[in-house]
This record gives sequence, C-alpha cells and structure tokens, in this order.
Amino acid sequence: MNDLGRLEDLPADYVAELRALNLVPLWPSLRGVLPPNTPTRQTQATHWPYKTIKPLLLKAGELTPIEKAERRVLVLANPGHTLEKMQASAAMYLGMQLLMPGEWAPSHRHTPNAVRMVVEGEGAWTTVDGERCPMSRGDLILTPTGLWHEHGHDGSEPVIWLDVLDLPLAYYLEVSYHLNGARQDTKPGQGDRAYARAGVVPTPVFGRSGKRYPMLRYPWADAKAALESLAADRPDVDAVQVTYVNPETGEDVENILGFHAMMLRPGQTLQLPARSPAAVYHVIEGAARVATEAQGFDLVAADTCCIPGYTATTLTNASASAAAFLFIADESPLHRKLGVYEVRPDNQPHMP
Ligand code: 1HN
Repeated sequence: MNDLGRLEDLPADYVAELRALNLVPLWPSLRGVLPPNTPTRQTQATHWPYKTIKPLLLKAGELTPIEKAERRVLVLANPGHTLEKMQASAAMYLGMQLLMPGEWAPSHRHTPNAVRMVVEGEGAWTTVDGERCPMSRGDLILTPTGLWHEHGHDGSEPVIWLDVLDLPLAYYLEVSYHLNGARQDTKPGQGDRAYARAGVVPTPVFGRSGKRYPMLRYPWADAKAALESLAADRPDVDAVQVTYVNPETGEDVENILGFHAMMLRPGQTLQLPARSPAAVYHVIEGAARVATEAQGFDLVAADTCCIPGYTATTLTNASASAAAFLFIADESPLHRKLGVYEVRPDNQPHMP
C-alpha cells in the first residue's frame, strides 16, 4: 500500500484557497474514510451494570417529576461516540426508563423505531396503536415508526425497562422528529393473542390484518418456552437462539434493528464469529461473560453491554447448573438491506 500525500505536503495558501471555496483534497483523508480490511469503529465495547444504574434512575424519579421529563430515562451512552451523541453504536440508542406508580408518560409518535425490554416491576403498560400491552419482566414490546405510544402504571412498585431505538441512524439521516397526541382509546383485540402460536396465524379471508405490525407484544414466557424446547430437542444446536419476527411475513419485527433471545446451556461457552453489525447483550435471567479478544465483561441479571461490529465474541454461561437467557439487539436487518452484512468465521474480510 503506497503512502498518500498528506495535507501538510500542500502549500498552506493553496489549502486555504480550497477551503474558502468549500473544497477539500481527498487524498490526505482517503485512508481514513476507507481503511484497509476492517472499518474504523467509534463504538467501544462497553458494560453498563444494572446495579449502578438503578439507584441513579430512582434518584431521577425523586429529582425530576414525569411532567418535566416526558420520558424519564438515563441513556446508556458509548464513550467512543462521545456521551453527548447518546449512541450505543452507530445505529443503536439504549436507555433505561423509569415509571413510578400512578405516573403517565403522554402519547406521542415519532419516526425512529423503538422497542422496550422490561427489566423490573409489574403493573405498567404501554398502549401502542390503541393496543394496551402489559409489561412484565422479559417482555418485548414494539413501538415501530409512526405508531402512537404512551406508558402508564397501575402497580405499586417502580417499573424499569430498557429502550432500544434506531435514533442515531434516524438523526444522522435527518429524518428524526415527533408528534404529540391525545390519550389513546384502547381497542379490543391484541396481536399477542391472535398470533400467540407460531404456525397458526389468522386466515387472510378478507385480506391480511392490513397492519405492517400485526404483533406488538412478545411475552417472555413464550420466547423462553421456545428456547427451552429448542435446547431440549436439539442437543446438536450450539446457538440456542430465536429471532423476534413479524408473524405474517416471517421478517424481522422492525426495519432497521434486529432482536433475538438466546439461551446458554449450563456451563456452555459459545463462540460467535465476527460479524459486521454491532450487538447489544442484555441478561434476562442468569449470568454470562461476554468477551472479545481484547476484553471481557461479567454480566449479571439486568446488565447490558455493547460490542462493536466485526468483533468475534465469546459468550460463557457463568453457571454450571442453570441456564442463562440473553436478549440481543443488533444492526443486522439494516446491514442486510444495505448489502454490507458480513460474517468472518476466520476473521478475514468476506466482502459481500
Ligand atoms: C421515546 O419516545 C421513548 O416513548 C423512550 O418511551 C426513549 C428516546 C429518544 C427518543 C424517543 C418512549 C426515547 C424516545
């Protein structure tokens, strides 16, 4: 690889003349924007232990009334992107949200897609597009682009959940905005009931549901049961993992980010090849070590970490006697749609 000319090699008055005309020479920056073999990533492997977040989130509950916050969230910000950017990775935003008993987070809709992974507490609900979705530990609730959503809480303990949004991408694309709305009327009929059993979906006699998002709530009990059956029936399968899909199309539930649940068998170590998307690991039950070649994090229940793309990752169940269950969010639907999705079993470039 030949060395390219540097900016300092050019006469200063020439560079100044270019800049005054909004012109820039490419060659001094070419290797920076197009590095050899592996992309430059701002995303740093980062661990956010829940035990450090929870007391600070409860403190936010005392310091800031919900009316002054609209959404009371501490953002899990990746230092590699600088904290102000509020990014976990290039395309993913993560936040831990607190709703106190009796509080209401008013209805709005926006262009970024969101999901909630319920971390702790009972009695809260999210109404999405007129469907009231109860929130329990491990449930995944979608609030896709454009759908009205609001949160309420009839229980007696604080409720905390993890928000995952494609906000950094929407913001970068200059398409991020919101609209406020009135409290939603709830409609009868829930997608998580009509589509409760995979393989048996409502017959489209009068056309399909007509909904781009027929199922909005994915109960943890169902995902966990699917993982346990898969683990029991398929001892040959190492990656005991399910993907959250649209039950009418079989495609990823949302357009940009992908969501999965994984079970690590007691004592299991699972080596995942380097893949282009960044990934977020959140422990639903049990404990696991998430390690790259460079570093490792010991995650306990409700902990969250982010691993940059193109990074081989080893997952180890911390227990020899109990299964561990992880929620995984990644950028794979986006990478597939863009045609840049890549797997590197041998750590070598496999440009698509
Ligand atoms: C949002 O609408 C929610 O509805 C949570 O709970 C977090 C972060 C950025 C932009 C919108 C919510 C959000 C958000």
